Amino acid sequence: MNQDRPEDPQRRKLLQGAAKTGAIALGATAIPGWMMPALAQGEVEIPFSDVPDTFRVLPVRPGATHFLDTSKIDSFYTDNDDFYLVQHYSQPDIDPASYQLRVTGMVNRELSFNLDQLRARPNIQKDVGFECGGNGGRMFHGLIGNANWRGVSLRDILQEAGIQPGAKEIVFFGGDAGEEEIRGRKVPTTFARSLSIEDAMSEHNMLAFEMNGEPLPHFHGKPVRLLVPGWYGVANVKWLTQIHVQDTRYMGRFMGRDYVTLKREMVGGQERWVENSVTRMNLKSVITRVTRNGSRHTVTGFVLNDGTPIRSIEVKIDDGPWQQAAIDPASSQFTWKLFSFDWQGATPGEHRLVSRVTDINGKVQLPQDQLPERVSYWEEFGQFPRTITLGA
Ligand SMILES: Nc1nc2c(c(=O)[nH]1)N[C@H]1C(S)=C(S)[C@@H](COP(=O)(O)O)O[C@H]1N2
Ligand SMILES: [Mo]
Repeated sequence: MNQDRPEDPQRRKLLQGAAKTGAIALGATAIPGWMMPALAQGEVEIPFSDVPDTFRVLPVRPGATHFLDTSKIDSFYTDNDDFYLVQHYSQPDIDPASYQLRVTGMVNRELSFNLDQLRARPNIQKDVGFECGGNGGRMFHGLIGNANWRGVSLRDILQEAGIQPGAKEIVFFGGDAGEEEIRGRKVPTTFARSLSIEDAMSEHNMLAFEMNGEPLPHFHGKPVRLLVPGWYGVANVKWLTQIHVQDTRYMGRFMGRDYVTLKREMVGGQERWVENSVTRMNLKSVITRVTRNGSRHTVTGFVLNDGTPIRSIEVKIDDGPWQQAAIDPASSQFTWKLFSFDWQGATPGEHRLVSRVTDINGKVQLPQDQLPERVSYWEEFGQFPRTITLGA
């Protein structure tokens, strides 16, 4: 653990604030029964029997794409070094001293900020967790993390620039460099994603320059990244250098070709295969750990979604009933929500465990086979059963 981080004061504040933020709807089980998932004295982790012996989480190599060993999640904030890493092109080493962020296109005033100018604006601090749109069972849902971010409001900057009538989209360009072959021609490119004006103007969006109390680490987008709380990680453009306002749709690789799901859906009474750009996170929960302390068993996991308040998180053992789990009171609207379930009367032998989350609108996390048929691995959010074997 990094001792410099403001974790403890922050957590205490959150404990008091969680009820007010609307992260957890009234009625959801919160504080009673909650246990921090750090292993207590005498508590041992019971390995899942669904994790093959050949499955290994490699030690994190700086800069290399990696995922979190979800069975080791033991704190509300993910250490910066453990926080998963995904990037598709280079990892530019942008000098904070010469950094410039430009706001261009259909604005009344084109703007340019250096890092000091950005930092001098009113700062906002938020807890936000997210997962890669490609996260899934293959890596036991480890493309995930939760952190405290400091930055400035995107909306304020857009308002200062003044969006012109007729503008439709805002494109966020990274300073990384890549090459794409498009229609037989190799062209230089950078990572970029777009948002509609309405989505971009959400009060929650921020340009972040700190992660867990430290300057944004190089591999997480130093010096500045976009954060769109409630959206899949792909929206959070790292090494952000340009914000461009335009009246056409941005069709680059990460909007138009990649991070595009193909699902079989009913469209106005007609069955169709629908392609969608990955946007807001779907409602999802995953069991990540089972522990034993004496005769007591505890099941823990996480919930993620688009920020809609959660009504309940439940765990089912074998063919038993759905039973309420407790949600970490540190949770707030756009964080992951860790949950803990006290498993009574566990018997020796093999067991199947599964969790499901319900939001305040009554939307329930469904088993994978009840979701629309989906091609490609983007957006894996069905129920995720786990198996373990308990000794006598
Ligand atoms: N400039 C840039 N930003 C990027 C990416 C990238 O390749 N280049 N990858 C995106 C994807 S797909 C994800 S899941 C998140 C991962 O953020 P992290 O590496 O900080 O966890 O960054 C997003 N932002
Ligand atoms: Mo991603």
